Amino acid sequence: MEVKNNIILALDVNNMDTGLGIIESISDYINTVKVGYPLVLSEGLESISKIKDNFDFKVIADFKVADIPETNTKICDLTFQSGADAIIVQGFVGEDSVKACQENAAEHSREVFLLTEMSHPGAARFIQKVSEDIAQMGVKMGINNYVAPSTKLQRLKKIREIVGDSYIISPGVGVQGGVPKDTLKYADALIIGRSIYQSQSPRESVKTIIDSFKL
Ligand code: OMP
Repeated sequence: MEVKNNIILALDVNNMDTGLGIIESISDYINTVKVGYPLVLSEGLESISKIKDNFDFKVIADFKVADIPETNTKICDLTFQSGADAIIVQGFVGEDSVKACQENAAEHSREVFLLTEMSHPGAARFIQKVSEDIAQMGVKMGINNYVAPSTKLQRLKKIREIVGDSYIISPGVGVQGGVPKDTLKYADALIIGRSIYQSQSPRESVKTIIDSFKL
């Protein structure tokens, strides 16, 4: 995935007009947005097609898909029909569930991002213990896209070692404590939400973040 300026906006707002306004204000800096439950549960799955209709943007659907294979297939199918370019899938549910998503994505010529480990403190108790296994499973399955945390650089580094040249997108930058420049030593792109959409000027915030790792 070609992510302009290595930044993916996490558009966790619950109003479509607000969301479209934020995208508009930064659309010369970035070209990829991540849409998840806050926006879709507020404004419907058509939030995705509205973004695609209005902007030349890639949309990653963050539904952290984590069900049995048959249900995962249905979730992916609806998501890709709505126009999403990629979907985020949980790995802890196992190979068959992830494979269902991988196969559906292939049918639609879209992509799967495998979530290996999460960025919040509570993730240390359960998912962190199996995250390397999840990454290894992804590599064995031929998955090329991963999500790994910017808040735990040593963990991100470990996931990078396992997935090699695959594409890693990394959440937790900004409000959760992750630092853009440090994160980009191991990740290909940053997922950033509140530091941009809660800012008085999303445009200035994006510019400042880009300067912090490009200057
Ligand atoms: P901010 O903390 O506001 O920058 O938002 C981070 C975004 O990344 C939110 O949309 C989270 O749901 C998402 N996220 C995490 O914060 N941590 C993770 O481990 C995984 C994700 C994700 O899958 O995107």
